[in-house]
Amino acid sequence: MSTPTPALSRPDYQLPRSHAAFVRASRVIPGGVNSPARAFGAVGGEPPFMARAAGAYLWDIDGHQYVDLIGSWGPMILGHGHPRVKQAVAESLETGTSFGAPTERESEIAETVVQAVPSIEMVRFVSSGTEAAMSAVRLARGVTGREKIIKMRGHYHGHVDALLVQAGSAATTLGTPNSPGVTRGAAADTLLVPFNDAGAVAEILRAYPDQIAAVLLEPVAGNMGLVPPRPGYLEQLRDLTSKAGVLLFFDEVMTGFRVAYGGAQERFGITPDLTALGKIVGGGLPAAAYGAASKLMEFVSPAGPIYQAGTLSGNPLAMAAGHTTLKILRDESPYEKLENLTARLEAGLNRAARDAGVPHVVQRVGSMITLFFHDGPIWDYEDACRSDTKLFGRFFWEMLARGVYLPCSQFEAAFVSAAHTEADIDHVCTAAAESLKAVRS
Ligand code: KE4
Repeated sequence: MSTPTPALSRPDYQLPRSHAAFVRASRVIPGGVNSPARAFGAVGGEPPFMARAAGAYLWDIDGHQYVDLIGSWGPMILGHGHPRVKQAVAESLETGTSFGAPTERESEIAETVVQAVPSIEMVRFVSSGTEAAMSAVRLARGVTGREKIIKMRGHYHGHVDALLVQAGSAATTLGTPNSPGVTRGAAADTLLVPFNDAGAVAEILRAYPDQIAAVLLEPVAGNMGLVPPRPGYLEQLRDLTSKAGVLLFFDEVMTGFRVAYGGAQERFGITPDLTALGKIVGGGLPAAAYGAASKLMEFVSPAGPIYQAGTLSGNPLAMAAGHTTLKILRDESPYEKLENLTARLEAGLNRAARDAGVPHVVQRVGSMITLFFHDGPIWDYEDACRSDTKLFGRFFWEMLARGVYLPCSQFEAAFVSAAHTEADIDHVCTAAAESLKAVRS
Protein backbone atom coordinates (compact mmCIF):
# COMPACT_ATOMS: atom_id res chain seq x y z
CA MET A 1 0.00 0.00 0.00
CA SER A 2 1.49 3.33 -0.99
CA THR A 3 1.56 6.16 1.55
CA PRO A 4 -1.53 8.37 1.10
CA THR A 5 -1.11 11.67 -0.73
CA PRO A 6 -2.27 14.67 1.33
CA ALA A 7 -5.90 15.69 0.67
CA LEU A 8 -6.43 19.19 -0.75
CA SER A 9 -7.86 20.97 2.27
CA ARG A 10 -10.14 20.66 5.24
CA PRO A 11 -13.33 22.47 4.03
CA ASP A 12 -14.03 19.90 1.31
CA TYR A 13 -13.28 17.08 3.69
CA GLN A 14 -16.61 15.35 4.03
CA LEU A 15 -17.40 12.05 5.74
CA PRO A 16 -20.96 11.34 4.59
CA ARG A 17 -21.03 7.61 5.31
CA SER A 18 -19.40 8.08 8.72
CA HIS A 19 -21.95 10.78 9.50
CA ALA A 20 -24.81 8.39 8.75
CA ALA A 21 -23.09 5.68 10.77
CA PHE A 22 -22.62 8.09 13.69
CA VAL A 23 -26.30 9.09 13.65
CA ARG A 24 -27.27 5.42 13.67
CA ALA A 25 -24.80 4.51 16.43
CA SER A 26 -25.86 7.44 18.59
CA ARG A 27 -29.41 6.07 18.73
CA VAL A 28 -28.31 2.87 20.49
CA ILE A 29 -24.84 3.56 21.98
CA PRO A 30 -24.18 6.49 24.36
CA GLY A 31 -22.36 9.14 22.34
CA GLY A 32 -22.22 6.70 19.42
CA VAL A 33 -19.04 5.10 20.77
CA ASN A 34 -18.06 2.34 23.13
CA SER A 35 -15.32 4.40 24.71
CA PRO A 36 -15.39 8.20 25.19
CA ALA A 37 -11.80 8.60 23.97
CA ARG A 38 -13.06 7.84 20.45
CA ALA A 39 -15.80 10.47 20.50
CA PHE A 40 -13.89 13.50 19.20
CA GLY A 41 -15.16 15.47 22.19
CA ALA A 42 -11.88 17.35 22.36
CA VAL A 43 -11.60 18.22 18.67
CA GLY A 44 -15.21 18.69 17.66
CA GLY A 45 -17.04 17.06 14.79
CA GLU A 46 -17.87 13.39 14.41
CA PRO A 47 -15.43 10.46 14.30
CA PRO A 48 -14.78 8.61 11.05
CA PHE A 49 -16.02 5.03 11.27
CA MET A 50 -13.30 2.60 10.29
CA ALA A 51 -13.68 -0.09 7.66
CA ARG A 52 -10.31 -1.80 7.96
CA ALA A 53 -6.67 -1.50 8.92
CA ALA A 54 -3.41 -2.96 7.64
CA GLY A 55 0.17 -2.22 8.63
CA ALA A 56 0.51 1.49 9.45
CA TYR A 57 -2.81 2.46 7.84
CA LEU A 58 -6.50 2.83 8.55
CA TRP A 59 -9.30 3.19 6.00
CA ASP A 60 -12.61 4.77 6.94
CA ILE A 61 -15.99 3.81 5.44
CA ASP A 62 -15.83 6.82 3.12
CA GLY A 63 -12.71 5.39 1.58
CA HIS A 64 -10.16 7.77 3.14
CA GLN A 65 -6.76 6.30 4.00
CA TYR A 66 -4.85 7.48 7.04
CA VAL A 67 -1.39 7.01 8.47
CA ASP A 68 -2.41 5.65 11.87
CA LEU A 69 -0.72 7.28 14.87
CA ILE A 70 -3.10 5.84 17.47
CA GLY A 71 -2.56 2.11 16.89
CA SER A 72 -5.72 1.33 18.84
CA TRP A 73 -4.37 3.57 21.70
CA GLY A 74 -1.19 1.53 21.98
CA PRO A 75 -1.68 -2.20 21.32
CA MET A 76 -0.69 -2.23 17.63
CA ILE A 77 3.07 -1.80 18.11
CA LEU A 78 3.68 -4.22 15.21
CA GLY A 79 1.14 -2.47 13.00
CA HIS A 80 -2.27 -3.80 12.06
CA GLY A 81 -2.75 -7.36 10.83
CA HIS A 82 0.74 -8.73 11.36
CA PRO A 83 0.69 -12.03 9.42
CA ARG A 84 2.07 -14.11 12.31
CA VAL A 85 -0.44 -12.64 14.75
CA LYS A 86 -3.31 -13.30 12.33
CA GLN A 87 -2.05 -16.85 11.80
CA ALA A 88 -1.84 -17.51 15.54
CA VAL A 89 -5.39 -16.26 16.12
CA ALA A 90 -6.72 -18.25 13.15
CA GLU A 91 -5.12 -21.44 14.46
CA SER A 92 -6.43 -20.77 17.95
CA LEU A 93 -9.90 -20.24 16.51
CA GLU A 94 -9.82 -23.81 15.14
CA THR A 95 -9.65 -25.24 18.67
CA GLY A 96 -12.39 -23.06 20.17
CA THR A 97 -12.82 -19.52 21.47
CA SER A 98 -13.24 -19.87 25.23
CA PHE A 99 -13.24 -22.83 27.59
CA GLY A 100 -13.62 -21.46 31.11
CA ALA A 101 -10.89 -23.90 31.99
CA PRO A 102 -7.08 -23.56 32.14
CA THR A 103 -5.00 -23.94 28.97
CA GLU A 104 -1.26 -24.36 28.54
CA ARG A 105 -1.25 -21.26 26.33
CA GLU A 106 -1.83 -19.13 29.42
CA SER A 107 1.26 -20.60 31.10
CA GLU A 108 3.30 -20.04 27.95
CA ILE A 109 2.56 -16.30 27.76
CA ALA A 110 2.87 -15.99 31.55
CA GLU A 111 6.39 -17.45 31.35
CA THR A 112 7.25 -14.95 28.62
CA VAL A 113 5.95 -12.03 30.71
CA VAL A 114 7.91 -13.25 33.75
CA GLN A 115 11.08 -13.41 31.66
CA ALA A 116 10.46 -9.95 30.16
CA VAL A 117 9.36 -7.74 33.08
CA PRO A 118 11.91 -7.24 35.90
CA SER A 119 9.37 -6.91 38.75
CA ILE A 120 7.20 -9.87 37.79
CA GLU A 121 7.67 -13.42 39.14
CA MET A 122 3.99 -14.33 38.87
CA VAL A 123 1.22 -12.81 36.77
CA ARG A 124 -2.56 -12.94 36.55
CA PHE A 125 -4.30 -12.23 33.24
CA VAL A 126 -7.50 -10.18 33.09
CA SER A 127 -9.44 -8.62 30.20
CA SER A 128 -8.69 -4.89 30.45
CA GLY A 129 -6.22 -2.43 31.86
CA THR A 130 -8.94 -1.19 34.19
CA GLU A 131 -9.27 -4.66 35.69
CA ALA A 132 -5.50 -4.96 35.98
CA ALA A 133 -5.14 -1.65 37.85
CA MET A 134 -8.17 -2.30 40.03
CA SER A 135 -6.93 -5.76 41.00
CA ALA A 136 -3.40 -4.54 41.72
CA VAL A 137 -4.75 -1.86 44.07
CA ARG A 138 -6.87 -4.48 45.86
CA LEU A 139 -3.78 -6.68 46.18
CA ALA A 140 -1.73 -3.78 47.58
CA ARG A 141 -4.42 -2.97 50.15
CA GLY A 142 -4.97 -6.63 51.02
CA VAL A 143 -1.30 -7.41 51.48
CA THR A 144 -0.44 -4.30 53.50
CA GLY A 145 -3.70 -4.04 55.44
CA ARG A 146 -3.60 -0.33 54.63
CA GLU A 147 -6.41 1.53 52.85
CA LYS A 148 -5.04 4.76 51.38
CA ILE A 149 -3.30 5.06 48.01
CA ILE A 150 -1.41 7.95 46.42
CA LYS A 151 -2.34 8.76 42.80
CA MET A 152 -0.88 11.31 40.40
CA ARG A 153 -3.12 14.11 39.07
CA GLY A 154 -3.81 13.52 35.39
CA HIS A 155 -2.75 9.90 35.36
CA TYR A 156 -5.33 7.45 34.09
CA HIS A 157 -5.68 3.89 35.30
CA GLY A 158 -9.02 2.97 33.73
CA HIS A 159 -12.48 3.70 35.04
CA VAL A 160 -12.06 2.22 38.52
CA ASP A 161 -14.12 4.24 41.01
CA ALA A 162 -11.21 4.74 43.39
CA LEU A 163 -8.95 5.85 40.54
CA LEU A 164 -11.36 8.01 38.55
CA VAL A 165 -10.18 10.96 40.60
CA GLN A 166 -8.39 13.76 38.74
CA ALA A 167 -8.02 11.18 35.97
CA GLY A 168 -6.43 11.89 32.63
CA SER A 169 -7.21 10.65 29.11
CA ALA A 170 -10.79 11.23 27.99
CA ALA A 171 -11.83 12.00 31.58
CA THR A 172 -9.81 15.20 31.29
CA THR A 173 -10.89 15.83 27.72
CA LEU A 174 -14.56 15.56 28.63
CA GLY A 175 -14.12 17.51 31.86
CA THR A 176 -15.08 14.61 34.10
CA PRO A 177 -11.81 13.82 35.91
CA ASN A 178 -13.99 13.12 38.94
CA SER A 179 -16.98 11.36 37.43
CA PRO A 180 -20.49 11.58 38.90
CA GLY A 181 -21.36 8.22 40.35
CA VAL A 182 -18.01 7.89 42.07
CA THR A 183 -18.99 8.17 45.69
CA ARG A 184 -17.10 10.22 48.26
CA GLY A 185 -16.44 6.97 50.08
CA ALA A 186 -14.93 5.36 47.01
CA ALA A 187 -12.61 8.29 46.45
CA ALA A 188 -11.90 9.07 50.12
CA ASP A 189 -8.81 6.89 50.34
CA THR A 190 -7.27 8.23 47.12
CA LEU A 191 -4.76 10.98 47.89
CA LEU A 192 -3.63 13.12 44.97
CA VAL A 193 -0.22 14.60 44.25
CA PRO A 194 1.30 16.29 41.20
CA PHE A 195 3.38 14.03 38.93
CA ASN A 196 7.14 14.68 39.06
CA ASP A 197 7.01 16.08 42.61
CA ALA A 198 8.67 13.61 45.00
CA GLY A 199 8.40 16.17 47.82
CA ALA A 200 4.62 16.02 47.64
CA VAL A 201 4.74 12.23 48.01
CA ALA A 202 7.16 12.51 50.95
CA GLU A 203 4.80 14.98 52.61
CA ILE A 204 1.81 12.60 52.38
CA LEU A 205 3.87 9.65 53.59
CA ARG A 206 4.82 11.74 56.63
CA ALA A 207 1.23 12.92 57.18
CA TYR A 208 -0.22 9.41 56.96
CA PRO A 209 2.34 7.12 58.60
CA ASP A 210 1.59 3.39 58.14
CA GLN A 211 -1.68 4.23 56.31
CA ILE A 212 -0.57 4.22 52.67
CA ALA A 213 -0.79 0.92 50.80
CA ALA A 214 0.78 2.06 47.54
CA VAL A 215 1.93 4.91 45.35
CA LEU A 216 0.64 4.35 41.83
CA LEU A 217 1.62 6.10 38.64
CA GLU A 218 2.21 5.84 34.96
CA PRO A 219 6.05 5.79 35.03
CA VAL A 220 5.87 7.67 31.73
CA ALA A 221 2.57 9.52 31.59
CA GLY A 222 0.64 9.03 28.34
CA ASN A 223 -2.81 10.10 29.50
CA MET A 224 -2.20 13.82 29.75
CA GLY A 225 -0.23 13.75 26.56
CA LEU A 226 3.31 12.37 26.82
CA VAL A 227 4.94 13.59 30.04
CA PRO A 228 8.23 11.90 31.00
CA PRO A 229 9.49 11.42 34.55
CA ARG A 230 11.94 14.16 35.60
CA PRO A 231 15.52 12.80 35.86
CA GLY A 232 15.82 11.07 39.24
CA TYR A 233 12.11 11.21 40.04
CA LEU A 234 11.43 7.47 39.75
CA GLU A 235 14.52 6.74 41.87
CA GLN A 236 13.21 9.13 44.53
CA LEU A 237 9.81 7.38 44.55
CA ARG A 238 11.48 3.99 44.85
CA ASP A 239 13.57 5.20 47.77
CA LEU A 240 10.68 6.94 49.55
CA THR A 241 8.31 3.98 49.23
CA SER A 242 10.92 1.39 50.25
CA LYS A 243 11.75 3.36 53.39
CA ALA A 244 8.05 3.83 54.26
CA GLY A 245 7.10 0.17 53.66
CA VAL A 246 4.76 1.36 50.87
CA LEU A 247 4.33 -0.58 47.64
CA LEU A 248 5.41 1.14 44.41
CA PHE A 249 2.92 0.31 41.64
CA PHE A 250 3.83 1.06 38.00
CA ASP A 251 0.82 1.15 35.72
CA GLU A 252 2.55 -0.02 32.53
CA VAL A 253 -0.64 -0.71 30.60
CA MET A 254 0.62 1.80 28.02
CA THR A 255 4.42 1.66 28.53
CA GLY A 256 4.75 -2.09 28.98
CA PHE A 257 6.55 -3.67 25.98
CA ARG A 258 6.28 -0.18 24.41
CA VAL A 259 9.14 2.00 25.70
CA ALA A 260 11.34 -1.11 26.04
CA TYR A 261 10.66 -4.84 25.90
CA GLY A 262 10.67 -4.84 29.72
CA GLY A 263 8.69 -1.58 29.84
CA ALA A 264 9.56 1.65 31.65
CA GLN A 265 10.96 -0.32 34.57
CA GLU A 266 13.61 -1.76 32.24
CA ARG A 267 14.20 1.56 30.41
CA PHE A 268 14.69 3.54 33.63
CA GLY A 269 16.16 0.71 35.71
CA ILE A 270 13.61 0.98 38.54
CA THR A 271 11.92 -2.15 39.88
CA PRO A 272 8.44 -1.48 41.27
CA ASP A 273 6.62 -3.85 43.64
CA LEU A 274 3.54 -4.16 41.42
CA THR A 275 3.03 -3.81 37.67
CA ALA A 276 -0.10 -3.56 35.54
CA LEU A 277 0.13 -4.46 31.86
CA GLY A 278 -2.38 -4.19 29.01
CA LYS A 279 -2.70 -3.11 25.38
CA ILE A 280 0.37 -4.73 23.72
CA VAL A 281 0.13 -7.81 25.96
CA GLY A 282 -3.15 -8.65 24.20
CA GLY A 283 -1.80 -7.94 20.70
CA GLY A 284 -5.02 -6.11 19.80
CA LEU A 285 -7.39 -8.52 21.54
CA PRO A 286 -8.85 -8.01 25.05
CA ALA A 287 -6.16 -9.02 27.52
CA ALA A 288 -4.28 -7.31 30.33
CA ALA A 289 -2.42 -8.48 33.40
CA TYR A 290 -1.00 -7.57 36.76
CA GLY A 291 2.10 -9.08 38.32
CA ALA A 292 4.59 -8.88 41.16
CA ALA A 293 7.00 -10.99 43.18
CA SER A 294 5.61 -14.43 44.02
CA LYS A 295 5.42 -13.53 47.71
CA LEU A 296 2.80 -10.89 46.81
CA MET A 297 0.96 -12.74 44.05
CA GLU A 298 0.51 -15.79 46.29
CA PHE A 299 -2.09 -13.67 48.13
CA VAL A 300 -4.32 -13.70 45.03
CA SER A 301 -7.24 -16.14 45.00
CA PRO A 302 -7.32 -19.13 44.86
CA ALA A 303 -3.71 -19.32 46.09
CA GLY A 304 -4.54 -16.74 48.75
CA PRO A 305 -7.49 -14.79 50.15
CA ILE A 306 -7.60 -11.73 47.88
CA TYR A 307 -10.39 -12.37 45.43
CA GLN A 308 -10.24 -11.56 41.73
CA ALA A 309 -11.87 -13.40 38.84
CA GLY A 310 -12.97 -13.10 35.21
CA THR A 311 -14.99 -15.20 32.78
CA LEU A 312 -12.75 -14.42 29.83
CA SER A 313 -9.48 -13.91 31.68
CA GLY A 314 -6.69 -15.63 29.75
CA ASN A 315 -8.95 -16.02 26.73
CA PRO A 316 -7.25 -18.39 24.26
CA LEU A 317 -7.61 -16.06 21.24
CA ALA A 318 -6.25 -13.09 23.17
CA MET A 319 -3.41 -15.20 24.55
CA ALA A 320 -2.54 -16.29 21.01
CA ALA A 321 -2.49 -12.70 19.71
CA GLY A 322 -0.66 -11.39 22.76
CA HIS A 323 1.93 -14.12 23.01
CA THR A 324 2.77 -13.99 19.31
CA THR A 325 3.17 -10.21 19.61
CA LEU A 326 5.49 -10.56 22.62
CA LYS A 327 7.59 -13.23 20.91
CA ILE A 328 8.04 -11.04 17.84
CA LEU A 329 9.04 -8.12 20.07
CA ARG A 330 11.47 -10.36 21.98
CA ASP A 331 13.04 -12.05 18.94
CA GLU A 332 13.04 -9.20 16.40
CA SER A 333 13.42 -6.28 18.88
CA PRO A 334 12.07 -3.40 16.73
CA TYR A 335 12.93 -0.89 19.48
CA GLU A 336 15.86 0.78 17.72
CA LYS A 337 13.73 1.19 14.59
CA LEU A 338 10.87 2.60 16.68
CA GLU A 339 13.27 5.00 18.39
CA ASN A 340 14.68 6.23 15.06
CA LEU A 341 11.30 6.59 13.33
CA THR A 342 9.83 8.50 16.27
CA ALA A 343 12.92 10.71 16.61
CA ARG A 344 12.44 11.55 12.91
CA LEU A 345 8.81 12.44 13.65
CA GLU A 346 9.87 14.53 16.66
CA ALA A 347 12.33 16.51 14.52
CA GLY A 348 9.77 17.00 11.76
CA LEU A 349 7.06 18.22 14.12
CA ASN A 350 9.48 20.61 15.81
CA ARG A 351 10.54 21.96 12.41
CA ALA A 352 6.95 22.39 11.24
CA ALA A 353 5.85 24.20 14.40
CA ARG A 354 8.96 26.40 14.46
CA ASP A 355 8.51 27.38 10.78
CA ALA A 356 4.86 28.21 11.46
CA GLY A 357 5.83 30.28 14.49
CA VAL A 358 3.57 28.22 16.77
CA PRO A 359 4.46 28.03 20.52
CA HIS A 360 4.90 24.32 21.12
CA VAL A 361 6.84 21.54 22.75
CA VAL A 362 7.25 17.99 21.43
CA GLN A 363 7.73 15.38 24.18
CA ARG A 364 8.75 11.79 23.48
CA VAL A 365 9.80 8.58 25.16
CA GLY A 366 10.58 5.80 22.71
CA SER A 367 7.70 5.51 20.23
CA MET A 368 5.25 7.51 22.37
CA ILE A 369 5.07 11.18 21.39
CA THR A 370 2.92 14.30 21.81
CA LEU A 371 3.01 17.71 20.10
CA PHE A 372 1.74 20.11 22.77
CA PHE A 373 0.59 23.60 21.86
CA HIS A 374 2.28 24.95 24.97
CA ASP A 375 5.33 27.16 25.29
CA GLY A 376 7.92 25.25 27.32
CA PRO A 377 8.24 21.77 28.83
CA ILE A 378 5.33 19.97 30.49
CA TRP A 379 6.08 18.12 33.71
CA ASP A 380 2.64 17.72 35.28
CA TYR A 381 -1.14 17.93 34.81
CA GLU A 382 -1.34 21.65 35.59
CA ASP A 383 1.21 22.38 32.84
CA ALA A 384 -0.62 20.11 30.38
CA CYS A 385 -3.95 21.82 31.05
CA ARG A 386 -2.42 25.15 29.96
CA SER A 387 -2.02 23.82 26.39
CA ASP A 388 -4.04 25.45 23.60
CA THR A 389 -6.63 22.71 23.11
CA LYS A 390 -8.63 24.79 20.61
CA LEU A 391 -5.61 25.11 18.36
CA PHE A 392 -5.04 21.38 18.79
CA GLY A 393 -8.61 20.69 17.63
CA ARG A 394 -8.11 22.73 14.44
CA PHE A 395 -4.74 21.11 13.84
CA PHE A 396 -6.24 17.66 14.35
CA TRP A 397 -8.81 18.17 11.60
CA GLU A 398 -6.29 19.65 9.18
CA MET A 399 -4.14 16.55 9.73
CA LEU A 400 -7.11 14.21 9.31
CA ALA A 401 -7.91 15.91 6.00
CA ARG A 402 -4.31 15.25 4.95
CA GLY A 403 -4.48 11.54 5.72
CA VAL A 404 -3.04 11.47 9.24
CA TYR A 405 -5.02 9.98 12.12
CA LEU A 406 -3.70 11.54 15.36
CA PRO A 407 -5.07 10.82 18.84
CA CYS A 408 -8.21 12.97 19.02
CA SER A 409 -7.12 14.90 22.11
CA GLN A 410 -4.23 17.03 23.30
CA PHE A 411 -4.23 14.82 26.41
CA GLU A 412 -3.25 11.61 24.64
CA ALA A 413 0.02 10.18 23.36
CA ALA A 414 0.54 9.20 19.74
CA PHE A 415 2.17 5.87 18.90
CA VAL A 416 4.51 4.85 16.09
CA SER A 417 4.56 1.19 15.05
CA ALA A 418 7.15 -1.12 13.52
CA ALA A 419 5.01 -1.09 10.35
CA HIS A 420 5.55 2.67 9.78
CA THR A 421 8.18 3.68 7.25
CA GLU A 422 10.29 6.81 6.88
CA ALA A 423 8.00 7.77 4.00
CA ASP A 424 4.99 7.56 6.35
CA ILE A 425 6.78 9.73 8.91
CA ASP A 426 7.74 12.24 6.22
CA HIS A 427 4.11 12.32 5.06
CA VAL A 428 3.03 13.14 8.63
CA CYS A 429 5.66 15.90 8.88
CA THR A 430 4.63 17.42 5.53
CA ALA A 431 0.99 17.30 6.58
CA ALA A 432 1.92 18.93 9.90
CA ALA A 433 3.75 21.78 8.16
CA GLU A 434 0.75 22.42 5.88
CA SER A 435 -1.74 22.04 8.73
CA LEU A 436 0.08 24.45 11.03
CA LYS A 437 0.26 27.06 8.27
CA ALA A 438 -3.46 26.55 7.65
CA VAL A 439 -4.45 26.96 11.30
CA ARG A 440 -2.19 30.00 11.67
CA SER A 441 -3.69 31.81 8.71
P1 KE4 B 1 -8.45 -0.26 29.53
O1 KE4 B 1 -9.42 -0.60 30.64
O2 KE4 B 1 -8.97 0.86 28.63
O3 KE4 B 1 -7.99 -1.48 28.75
O4 KE4 B 1 -7.11 0.29 30.22
C1 KE4 B 1 -7.20 1.37 31.10
C2 KE4 B 1 -5.84 2.03 31.21
C3 KE4 B 1 -5.08 1.80 32.34
N1 KE4 B 1 -3.86 2.35 32.49
C4 KE4 B 1 -3.33 3.14 31.52
C5 KE4 B 1 -1.99 3.74 31.72
C6 KE4 B 1 -4.07 3.40 30.33
O5 KE4 B 1 -3.54 4.21 29.38
C7 KE4 B 1 -5.34 2.84 30.17
C8 KE4 B 1 -6.20 3.11 28.96
N2 KE4 B 1 -5.71 4.08 28.05
C9 KE4 B 1 -6.70 4.77 27.24
C10 KE4 B 1 -5.99 5.73 26.29
N3 KE4 B 1 -5.44 6.83 26.96
C11 KE4 B 1 -7.56 3.80 26.49
C12 KE4 B 1 -8.43 4.42 25.41
C13 KE4 B 1 -9.87 4.43 25.81
O6 KE4 B 1 -10.18 4.74 27.00
O7 KE4 B 1 -10.69 4.14 24.91
